[in-house]
Amino acid sequence: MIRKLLVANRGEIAVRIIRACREMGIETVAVYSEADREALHAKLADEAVCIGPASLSDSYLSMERIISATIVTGAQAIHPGFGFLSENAKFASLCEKCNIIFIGPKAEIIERLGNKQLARETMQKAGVPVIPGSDRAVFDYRDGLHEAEKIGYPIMIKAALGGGGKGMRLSGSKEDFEKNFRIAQAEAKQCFGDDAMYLEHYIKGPRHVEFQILADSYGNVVHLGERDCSIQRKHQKLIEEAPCCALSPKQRMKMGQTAVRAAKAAGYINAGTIEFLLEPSGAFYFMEMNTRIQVEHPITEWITGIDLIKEQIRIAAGEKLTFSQNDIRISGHAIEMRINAEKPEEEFRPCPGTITGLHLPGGKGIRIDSAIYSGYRVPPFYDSMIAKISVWAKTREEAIRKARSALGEVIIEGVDTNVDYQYGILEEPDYQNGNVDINYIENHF
Ligand code: MV4
Repeated sequence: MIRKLLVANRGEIAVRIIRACREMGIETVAVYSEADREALHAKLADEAVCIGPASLSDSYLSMERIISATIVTGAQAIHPGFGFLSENAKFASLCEKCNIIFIGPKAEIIERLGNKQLARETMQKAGVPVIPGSDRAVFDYRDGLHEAEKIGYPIMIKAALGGGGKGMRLSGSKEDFEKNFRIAQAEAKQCFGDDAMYLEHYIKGPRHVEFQILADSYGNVVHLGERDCSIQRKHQKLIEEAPCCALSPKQRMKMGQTAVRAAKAAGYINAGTIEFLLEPSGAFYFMEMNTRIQVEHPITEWITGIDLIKEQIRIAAGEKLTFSQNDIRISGHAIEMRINAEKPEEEFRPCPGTITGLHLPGGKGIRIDSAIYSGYRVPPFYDSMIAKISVWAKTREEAIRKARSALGEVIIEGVDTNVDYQYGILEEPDYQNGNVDINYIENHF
Protein backbone atom coordinates (compact mmCIF):
# COMPACT_ATOMS: atom_id res chain seq x y z
CA MET A 1 0.00 0.00 0.00
CA ILE A 2 0.98 3.64 -0.42
CA ARG A 3 2.68 5.03 2.73
CA LYS A 4 2.95 8.72 1.79
CA LEU A 5 1.04 10.72 -0.82
CA LEU A 6 1.49 14.23 -2.21
CA VAL A 7 -1.62 16.24 -3.02
CA ALA A 8 -0.98 18.35 -6.12
CA ASN A 9 -3.91 20.68 -5.62
CA ARG A 10 -5.44 23.30 -3.31
CA GLY A 11 -8.79 24.27 -1.83
CA GLU A 12 -11.59 21.92 -0.92
CA ILE A 13 -10.46 19.01 -3.13
CA ALA A 14 -7.00 19.02 -1.52
CA VAL A 15 -8.68 18.93 1.90
CA ARG A 16 -11.00 16.14 0.71
CA ILE A 17 -8.00 14.03 -0.40
CA ILE A 18 -6.01 14.72 2.81
CA ARG A 19 -8.97 13.56 4.91
CA ALA A 20 -9.31 10.33 2.91
CA CYS A 21 -5.57 9.64 3.32
CA ARG A 22 -5.68 10.29 7.06
CA GLU A 23 -8.51 7.78 7.45
CA MET A 24 -6.51 5.25 5.42
CA GLY A 25 -3.33 5.77 7.47
CA ILE A 26 -1.48 7.38 4.58
CA GLU A 27 0.84 10.30 5.36
CA THR A 28 0.14 13.45 3.37
CA VAL A 29 2.24 16.17 1.78
CA ALA A 30 0.55 19.40 0.72
CA VAL A 31 2.06 21.79 -1.79
CA TYR A 32 1.12 25.44 -1.67
CA SER A 33 1.90 28.73 -3.38
CA GLU A 34 2.99 31.88 -1.52
CA ALA A 35 -0.62 33.10 -1.85
CA ASP A 36 -1.79 29.96 -0.02
CA ARG A 37 0.41 30.14 3.11
CA GLU A 38 -2.71 30.31 5.28
CA ALA A 39 -4.71 27.84 3.20
CA LEU A 40 -6.46 25.00 5.04
CA HIS A 41 -4.91 22.24 2.92
CA ALA A 42 -1.41 23.39 3.90
CA LYS A 43 -2.41 23.37 7.58
CA LEU A 44 -4.14 19.98 7.56
CA ALA A 45 -1.49 17.91 5.78
CA ASP A 46 1.29 16.17 7.74
CA GLU A 47 3.85 18.16 5.77
CA ALA A 48 3.57 21.20 3.52
CA VAL A 49 6.00 22.42 0.88
CA CYS A 50 5.94 25.90 -0.63
CA ILE A 51 6.44 25.39 -4.36
CA GLY A 52 6.51 28.96 -5.62
CA PRO A 53 4.73 32.28 -6.12
CA ALA A 54 1.00 32.80 -6.65
CA SER A 55 1.10 32.50 -10.43
CA LEU A 56 -0.18 29.11 -11.58
CA SER A 57 2.63 28.35 -14.01
CA ASP A 58 5.19 28.77 -11.19
CA SER A 59 3.29 26.70 -8.62
CA TYR A 60 0.30 24.38 -9.10
CA LEU A 61 1.01 23.96 -12.82
CA SER A 62 4.77 23.49 -12.45
CA MET A 63 5.53 19.82 -13.10
CA GLU A 64 9.19 20.20 -12.11
CA ARG A 65 8.40 21.83 -8.75
CA ILE A 66 5.74 19.28 -7.89
CA ILE A 67 7.89 16.30 -8.87
CA SER A 68 10.79 17.81 -6.86
CA ALA A 69 8.56 18.22 -3.79
CA THR A 70 7.49 14.60 -4.17
CA ILE A 71 11.06 13.30 -4.34
CA VAL A 72 12.34 15.55 -1.53
CA THR A 73 9.57 14.44 0.86
CA GLY A 74 9.75 10.77 -0.14
CA ALA A 75 6.12 10.57 -1.22
CA GLN A 76 5.34 7.55 -3.38
CA ALA A 77 2.22 8.83 -5.07
CA ILE A 78 0.61 12.04 -6.36
CA HIS A 79 -3.11 12.74 -6.31
CA PRO A 80 -3.75 15.54 -8.82
CA GLY A 81 -7.37 16.32 -7.79
CA PHE A 82 -9.22 18.14 -10.60
CA GLY A 83 -8.12 21.00 -12.86
CA PHE A 84 -4.40 21.90 -12.80
CA LEU A 85 -2.34 18.83 -13.87
CA SER A 86 -5.10 16.26 -13.41
CA GLU A 87 -5.63 15.58 -17.12
CA ASN A 88 -2.13 16.38 -18.29
CA ALA A 89 -0.73 13.29 -20.05
CA LYS A 90 2.79 14.70 -19.98
CA PHE A 91 2.63 15.02 -16.19
CA ALA A 92 1.26 11.48 -15.75
CA SER A 93 4.06 10.23 -17.99
CA LEU A 94 6.67 12.18 -15.99
CA CYS A 95 5.36 10.53 -12.81
CA GLU A 96 5.69 7.11 -14.43
CA LYS A 97 9.29 7.89 -15.47
CA CYS A 98 10.13 9.03 -11.92
CA ASN A 99 8.60 5.91 -10.38
CA ILE A 100 5.85 7.94 -8.73
CA ILE A 101 2.32 6.53 -8.69
CA PHE A 102 -0.02 8.95 -10.49
CA ILE A 103 -3.52 8.52 -9.03
CA GLY A 104 -5.37 8.25 -12.31
CA PRO A 105 -5.25 6.37 -15.59
CA LYS A 106 -2.08 5.73 -17.60
CA ALA A 107 -0.62 8.70 -19.49
CA GLU A 108 -1.36 7.02 -22.80
CA ILE A 109 -5.07 6.71 -21.92
CA ILE A 110 -5.29 10.35 -20.77
CA GLU A 111 -3.72 11.36 -24.07
CA ARG A 112 -6.06 9.22 -26.20
CA LEU A 113 -9.24 10.40 -24.40
CA GLY A 114 -8.02 14.01 -24.30
CA ASN A 115 -8.31 13.99 -28.07
CA LYS A 116 -12.10 14.06 -28.41
CA GLN A 117 -12.05 13.03 -32.06
CA LEU A 118 -9.91 9.96 -31.26
CA ALA A 119 -12.22 9.22 -28.32
CA ARG A 120 -15.20 9.41 -30.71
CA GLU A 121 -13.53 6.93 -33.06
CA THR A 122 -12.68 4.57 -30.17
CA MET A 123 -16.28 4.66 -28.92
CA GLN A 124 -17.83 4.26 -32.35
CA LYS A 125 -15.71 1.15 -32.97
CA ALA A 126 -16.87 -0.26 -29.63
CA GLY A 127 -20.54 0.24 -30.49
CA VAL A 128 -21.07 3.16 -28.11
CA PRO A 129 -23.55 5.62 -29.67
CA VAL A 130 -21.79 8.83 -30.70
CA ILE A 131 -23.38 12.01 -32.05
CA PRO A 132 -23.74 11.77 -35.85
CA GLY A 133 -20.70 13.59 -37.22
CA SER A 134 -17.35 13.44 -38.97
CA ASP A 135 -15.42 10.15 -38.86
CA ARG A 136 -11.99 11.75 -38.67
CA ALA A 137 -10.30 15.06 -37.93
CA VAL A 138 -11.06 18.00 -40.24
CA PHE A 139 -8.34 20.60 -40.87
CA ASP A 140 -9.76 22.58 -43.78
CA TYR A 141 -13.13 24.37 -43.92
CA ARG A 142 -13.74 23.03 -47.46
CA ASP A 143 -13.50 19.43 -46.22
CA GLY A 144 -15.71 20.53 -43.33
CA LEU A 145 -18.36 21.98 -45.67
CA HIS A 146 -18.47 18.69 -47.56
CA GLU A 147 -18.82 16.68 -44.31
CA ALA A 148 -21.43 19.09 -42.92
CA GLU A 149 -23.63 18.56 -45.99
CA LYS A 150 -23.69 14.81 -45.22
CA ILE A 151 -24.29 15.27 -41.47
CA GLY A 152 -27.01 17.92 -41.79
CA TYR A 153 -27.28 21.39 -40.21
CA PRO A 154 -27.15 22.80 -37.60
CA ILE A 155 -23.56 21.68 -37.07
CA MET A 156 -21.42 21.90 -33.95
CA ILE A 157 -17.79 22.60 -34.87
CA LYS A 158 -15.43 21.38 -32.14
CA ALA A 159 -11.70 21.37 -31.46
CA ALA A 160 -10.27 17.84 -31.14
CA LEU A 161 -8.37 18.92 -28.02
CA GLY A 162 -11.28 21.05 -26.76
CA GLY A 163 -13.76 20.56 -23.99
CA GLY A 164 -15.55 22.98 -21.73
CA GLY A 165 -16.74 24.95 -24.74
CA LYS A 166 -13.34 26.26 -25.91
CA GLY A 167 -12.80 26.10 -29.66
CA MET A 168 -16.48 25.26 -30.14
CA ARG A 169 -18.84 27.05 -32.54
CA LEU A 170 -22.35 26.49 -33.85
CA SER A 171 -23.07 26.77 -37.57
CA GLY A 172 -26.71 27.09 -38.62
CA SER A 173 -26.26 26.73 -42.38
CA LYS A 174 -23.66 26.41 -45.13
CA GLU A 175 -23.71 30.22 -45.51
CA ASP A 176 -22.11 30.77 -42.09
CA PHE A 177 -20.02 27.60 -41.95
CA GLU A 178 -16.72 28.98 -43.24
CA LYS A 179 -16.76 31.94 -40.85
CA ASN A 180 -17.55 29.80 -37.79
CA PHE A 181 -15.09 27.08 -38.74
CA ARG A 182 -12.30 29.67 -39.07
CA ILE A 183 -13.14 31.25 -35.69
CA ALA A 184 -13.29 27.87 -33.90
CA GLN A 185 -10.09 26.69 -35.55
CA ALA A 186 -8.20 29.89 -34.70
CA GLU A 187 -9.33 29.52 -31.07
CA ALA A 188 -8.24 25.86 -31.06
CA LYS A 189 -4.81 26.79 -32.41
CA GLN A 190 -4.53 29.56 -29.80
CA CYS A 191 -5.72 27.53 -26.79
CA PHE A 192 -4.38 24.06 -27.54
CA GLY A 193 -1.69 24.63 -30.16
CA ASP A 194 -3.54 22.20 -32.41
CA ASP A 195 -5.94 22.91 -35.27
CA ALA A 196 -7.58 19.48 -35.62
CA MET A 197 -11.37 19.93 -35.66
CA TYR A 198 -14.37 17.63 -35.85
CA LEU A 199 -18.02 18.12 -36.65
CA GLU A 200 -21.21 16.89 -35.02
CA HIS A 201 -24.87 17.39 -35.70
CA TYR A 202 -26.14 19.91 -33.13
CA ILE A 203 -28.31 18.28 -30.45
CA LYS A 204 -31.05 20.72 -29.42
CA GLY A 205 -32.16 20.98 -25.79
CA PRO A 206 -30.53 17.84 -24.29
CA ARG A 207 -29.67 17.12 -20.68
CA HIS A 208 -26.07 16.60 -19.61
CA VAL A 209 -25.98 13.18 -17.96
CA GLU A 210 -22.66 11.67 -16.88
CA PHE A 211 -21.91 8.19 -15.53
CA GLN A 212 -19.29 7.56 -12.87
CA ILE A 213 -17.22 4.45 -13.45
CA LEU A 214 -14.51 2.66 -11.47
CA ALA A 215 -12.07 0.30 -13.16
CA ASP A 216 -9.30 -1.70 -11.49
CA SER A 217 -6.11 -3.17 -12.99
CA TYR A 218 -7.70 -6.63 -13.25
CA GLY A 219 -10.32 -5.82 -15.87
CA ASN A 220 -13.17 -5.18 -13.43
CA VAL A 221 -15.29 -2.18 -14.43
CA VAL A 222 -18.43 -0.98 -12.63
CA HIS A 223 -20.63 2.07 -12.93
CA LEU A 224 -21.96 4.00 -9.94
CA GLY A 225 -24.97 5.53 -11.61
CA GLU A 226 -25.29 8.96 -13.13
CA ARG A 227 -25.32 12.65 -12.34
CA ASP A 228 -27.51 15.22 -14.07
CA CYS A 229 -25.35 18.31 -14.61
CA SER A 230 -27.70 20.27 -16.84
CA ILE A 231 -27.92 23.28 -14.50
CA GLN A 232 -24.91 25.28 -15.66
CA ARG A 233 -24.03 28.74 -16.82
CA LYS A 234 -21.38 29.38 -19.48
CA HIS A 235 -20.01 25.83 -18.96
CA GLN A 236 -19.75 26.36 -15.18
CA LYS A 237 -21.92 23.82 -13.41
CA LEU A 238 -24.06 25.27 -10.63
CA ILE A 239 -26.26 22.46 -9.30
CA GLU A 240 -25.76 18.75 -9.91
CA GLU A 241 -27.98 15.93 -8.82
CA ALA A 242 -27.93 12.16 -8.67
CA PRO A 243 -29.75 10.23 -9.92
CA CYS A 244 -31.14 11.97 -13.04
CA CYS A 245 -34.93 12.23 -12.60
CA ALA A 246 -35.48 11.74 -16.35
CA LEU A 247 -34.10 8.18 -16.39
CA SER A 248 -36.17 5.03 -15.85
CA PRO A 249 -34.39 2.11 -14.15
CA LYS A 250 -34.28 0.36 -17.51
CA GLN A 251 -32.74 3.37 -19.26
CA ARG A 252 -30.25 3.75 -16.38
CA MET A 253 -29.16 0.16 -16.81
CA LYS A 254 -28.77 0.61 -20.56
CA MET A 255 -26.72 3.81 -20.24
CA GLY A 256 -24.69 2.34 -17.37
CA GLN A 257 -23.80 -0.72 -19.42
CA THR A 258 -22.84 1.58 -22.28
CA ALA A 259 -20.60 3.58 -19.93
CA VAL A 260 -18.88 0.37 -18.79
CA ARG A 261 -18.41 -0.66 -22.43
CA ALA A 262 -16.91 2.79 -23.15
CA ALA A 263 -14.43 2.48 -20.27
CA LYS A 264 -13.42 -1.02 -21.37
CA ALA A 265 -12.98 0.12 -24.98
CA ALA A 266 -10.62 2.85 -23.77
CA GLY A 267 -8.57 0.40 -21.67
CA TYR A 268 -9.43 2.60 -18.73
CA ILE A 269 -8.14 2.14 -15.16
CA ASN A 270 -9.14 4.23 -12.08
CA ALA A 271 -12.17 6.54 -11.60
CA GLY A 272 -13.60 8.14 -14.73
CA THR A 273 -16.70 9.84 -16.06
CA ILE A 274 -18.52 9.21 -19.30
CA GLU A 275 -20.43 12.29 -20.45
CA PHE A 276 -23.59 11.81 -22.48
CA LEU A 277 -26.09 14.16 -24.06
CA LEU A 278 -29.59 12.80 -23.39
CA GLU A 279 -32.44 13.83 -25.69
CA PRO A 280 -36.04 14.10 -24.47
CA SER A 281 -36.80 11.06 -26.69
CA GLY A 282 -34.42 8.98 -24.56
CA ALA A 283 -31.76 8.82 -27.26
CA PHE A 284 -28.31 9.34 -25.77
CA TYR A 285 -24.87 9.96 -27.21
CA PHE A 286 -21.31 9.73 -25.90
CA MET A 287 -19.77 13.19 -25.76
CA GLU A 288 -16.45 12.83 -23.94
CA MET A 289 -14.74 10.94 -21.13
CA ASN A 290 -13.16 12.75 -18.18
CA THR A 291 -10.11 11.07 -16.72
CA ARG A 292 -10.10 12.83 -13.33
CA ILE A 293 -12.12 12.86 -10.13
CA GLN A 294 -14.84 15.47 -10.64
CA VAL A 295 -16.03 18.40 -8.55
CA GLU A 296 -19.48 16.79 -8.24
CA HIS A 297 -18.24 13.37 -7.02
CA PRO A 298 -19.88 13.79 -3.55
CA ILE A 299 -23.40 13.23 -4.91
CA THR A 300 -22.34 9.84 -6.29
CA GLU A 301 -20.82 9.05 -2.89
CA TRP A 302 -24.15 10.00 -1.28
CA ILE A 303 -26.28 7.64 -3.41
CA THR A 304 -23.83 4.70 -3.43
CA GLY A 305 -22.05 4.95 -0.06
CA ILE A 306 -18.73 4.46 -1.87
CA ASP A 307 -15.76 6.74 -1.11
CA LEU A 308 -14.45 7.58 -4.57
CA ILE A 309 -11.14 9.09 -3.42
CA LYS A 310 -10.28 6.02 -1.35
CA GLU A 311 -11.21 3.79 -4.29
CA GLN A 312 -8.95 5.85 -6.56
CA ILE A 313 -6.03 5.37 -4.18
CA ARG A 314 -6.66 1.63 -3.74
CA ILE A 315 -6.91 1.10 -7.48
CA ALA A 316 -3.67 3.03 -8.08
CA ALA A 317 -1.98 0.92 -5.38
CA GLY A 318 -2.89 -2.17 -7.41
CA GLU A 319 -5.80 -3.43 -5.32
CA LYS A 320 -8.85 -5.17 -6.69
CA LEU A 321 -12.32 -3.67 -6.47
CA THR A 322 -14.07 -5.31 -3.50
CA PHE A 323 -17.55 -5.04 -5.08
CA SER A 324 -19.14 -5.95 -8.37
CA GLN A 325 -21.98 -4.28 -10.29
CA ASN A 326 -24.55 -6.37 -8.40
CA ASP A 327 -23.33 -5.07 -5.04
CA ILE A 328 -23.94 -1.44 -6.03
CA ARG A 329 -27.29 -0.02 -4.93
CA ILE A 330 -28.44 3.47 -5.92
CA SER A 331 -30.33 4.83 -2.93
CA GLY A 332 -32.18 8.12 -2.44
CA HIS A 333 -31.44 11.45 -4.08
CA ALA A 334 -28.51 13.85 -3.70
CA ILE A 335 -28.05 17.47 -4.78
CA GLU A 336 -24.85 19.52 -4.80
CA MET A 337 -24.75 23.32 -4.89
CA ARG A 338 -21.49 25.07 -5.75
CA ILE A 339 -20.92 28.19 -3.67
CA ASN A 340 -18.70 30.77 -5.37
CA ALA A 341 -17.21 34.02 -4.09
CA GLU A 342 -18.65 36.19 -6.85
CA LYS A 343 -21.17 38.96 -7.63
CA PRO A 344 -24.12 37.54 -9.60
CA GLU A 345 -25.43 41.07 -10.19
CA GLU A 346 -22.14 42.05 -11.87
CA GLU A 347 -21.95 39.28 -14.45
CA PHE A 348 -20.70 36.83 -11.78
CA ARG A 349 -17.44 38.70 -11.39
CA PRO A 350 -15.19 36.91 -8.85
CA CYS A 351 -15.22 38.52 -5.42
CA PRO A 352 -12.09 37.61 -3.43
CA GLY A 353 -11.55 39.00 0.08
CA THR A 354 -11.46 38.08 3.76
CA ILE A 355 -14.18 35.89 5.29
CA THR A 356 -15.15 37.94 8.34
CA GLY A 357 -18.09 35.83 9.50
CA LEU A 358 -19.08 32.27 8.70
CA HIS A 359 -21.85 29.84 9.46
CA LEU A 360 -22.34 26.74 7.33
CA PRO A 361 -25.28 24.32 7.64
CA GLY A 362 -25.08 20.82 9.08
CA GLY A 363 -27.23 18.01 10.36
CA LYS A 364 -28.51 14.74 8.94
CA GLY A 365 -27.99 14.39 5.23
CA ILE A 366 -25.93 17.56 4.79
CA ARG A 367 -22.28 17.58 3.75
CA ILE A 368 -19.90 20.51 3.38
CA ASP A 369 -16.79 20.30 1.22
CA SER A 370 -14.86 23.49 1.78
CA ALA A 371 -11.48 24.93 2.68
CA ILE A 372 -12.65 28.29 4.02
CA TYR A 373 -12.70 29.33 7.67
CA SER A 374 -13.50 32.49 9.60
CA GLY A 375 -10.65 34.94 8.99
CA TYR A 376 -9.49 33.18 5.80
CA ARG A 377 -8.57 35.41 2.89
CA VAL A 378 -9.88 34.11 -0.44
CA PRO A 379 -7.00 34.85 -2.85
CA PRO A 380 -7.78 36.50 -6.20
CA PHE A 381 -5.57 34.14 -8.23
CA TYR A 382 -7.59 30.94 -8.30
CA ASP A 383 -11.06 29.53 -8.90
CA SER A 384 -13.88 31.33 -7.10
CA MET A 385 -15.58 28.16 -5.80
CA ILE A 386 -15.28 28.31 -1.99
CA ALA A 387 -17.66 25.55 -0.86
CA LYS A 388 -19.84 22.72 -2.03
CA ILE A 389 -22.99 22.02 -0.08
CA SER A 390 -24.48 18.62 -0.81
CA VAL A 391 -27.57 17.00 0.63
CA TRP A 392 -29.15 13.56 0.60
CA ALA A 393 -32.75 12.54 1.19
CA LYS A 394 -34.98 9.62 0.21
CA THR A 395 -36.73 11.44 -2.63
CA ARG A 396 -35.96 14.33 -4.99
CA GLU A 397 -38.70 16.46 -3.40
CA GLU A 398 -37.23 15.96 0.09
CA ALA A 399 -33.71 16.59 -1.21
CA ILE A 400 -34.82 19.92 -2.74
CA ARG A 401 -36.45 20.92 0.57
CA LYS A 402 -33.28 20.01 2.43
CA ALA A 403 -31.15 21.90 -0.09
CA ARG A 404 -33.28 25.04 0.40
CA SER A 405 -33.15 24.68 4.17
CA ALA A 406 -29.37 24.24 4.08
CA LEU A 407 -28.82 27.23 1.79
CA GLY A 408 -31.12 29.33 3.97
CA GLU A 409 -28.78 28.80 6.93
CA VAL A 410 -25.60 29.92 5.17
CA ILE A 411 -23.92 33.05 6.47
CA ILE A 412 -20.78 34.13 4.64
CA GLU A 413 -19.62 37.65 5.49
CA GLY A 414 -16.80 39.61 3.88
CA VAL A 415 -17.22 38.31 0.32
CA ASP A 416 -20.26 38.26 -1.96
CA THR A 417 -21.53 34.84 -2.99
CA ASN A 418 -24.04 33.16 -5.30
CA VAL A 419 -26.03 31.68 -2.37
CA ASP A 420 -29.17 33.76 -3.07
CA TYR A 421 -28.91 33.00 -6.79
CA GLN A 422 -28.75 29.27 -6.02
CA TYR A 423 -31.76 29.63 -3.73
CA GLY A 424 -33.66 31.23 -6.62
CA ILE A 425 -33.08 28.17 -8.81
CA LEU A 426 -34.31 25.79 -6.10
CA GLU A 427 -37.53 27.88 -5.83
CA GLU A 428 -38.24 27.83 -9.56
CA PRO A 429 -41.16 25.60 -10.72
CA ASP A 430 -39.45 24.11 -13.82
CA TYR A 431 -36.45 23.14 -11.68
CA GLN A 432 -38.73 21.63 -9.04
CA ASN A 433 -40.59 19.66 -11.70
CA GLY A 434 -37.35 18.38 -13.22
CA ASN A 435 -38.04 20.26 -16.47
CA VAL A 436 -34.44 21.12 -17.20
CA ASP A 437 -31.96 20.95 -20.05
CA ILE A 438 -28.54 22.47 -20.72
CA ASN A 439 -30.16 25.81 -21.66
CA TYR A 440 -32.13 26.05 -18.40
CA ILE A 441 -30.22 29.00 -16.86
CA GLU A 442 -30.17 31.02 -20.11
CA ASN A 443 -33.90 30.47 -20.51
CA HIS A 444 -34.95 31.21 -16.90
CA PHE A 445 -32.58 33.79 -15.42
C1 MV4 B 1 -22.69 19.72 -28.02
C2 MV4 B 1 -23.95 20.32 -27.79
C3 MV4 B 1 -24.95 20.06 -28.71
N1 MV4 B 1 -24.71 19.26 -29.77
N2 MV4 B 1 -22.50 18.95 -29.07
C4 MV4 B 1 -20.41 21.94 -24.43
C5 MV4 B 1 -19.04 21.70 -23.87
C6 MV4 B 1 -18.47 20.53 -24.56
N3 MV4 B 1 -18.07 19.55 -23.61
C7 MV4 B 1 -19.55 20.02 -25.45
N4 MV4 B 1 -20.67 20.90 -25.34
C8 MV4 B 1 -21.79 20.73 -26.10
N5 MV4 B 1 -21.66 19.91 -27.19
C9 MV4 B 1 -23.49 18.74 -29.94
N6 MV4 B 1 -23.27 17.96 -31.00
C10 MV4 B 1 -24.10 21.13 -26.67
C11 MV4 B 1 -23.02 21.36 -25.82
C12 MV4 B 1 -23.27 22.23 -24.71
C13 MV4 B 1 -23.33 21.73 -23.41
C14 MV4 B 1 -23.12 20.39 -23.11
C15 MV4 B 1 -23.19 19.93 -21.82
C16 MV4 B 1 -23.48 20.80 -20.77
C17 MV4 B 1 -23.69 22.11 -21.04
C18 MV4 B 1 -23.63 22.60 -22.35
C19 MV4 B 1 -23.85 23.96 -22.59
C20 MV4 B 1 -23.78 24.42 -23.88
C21 MV4 B 1 -23.48 23.57 -24.94
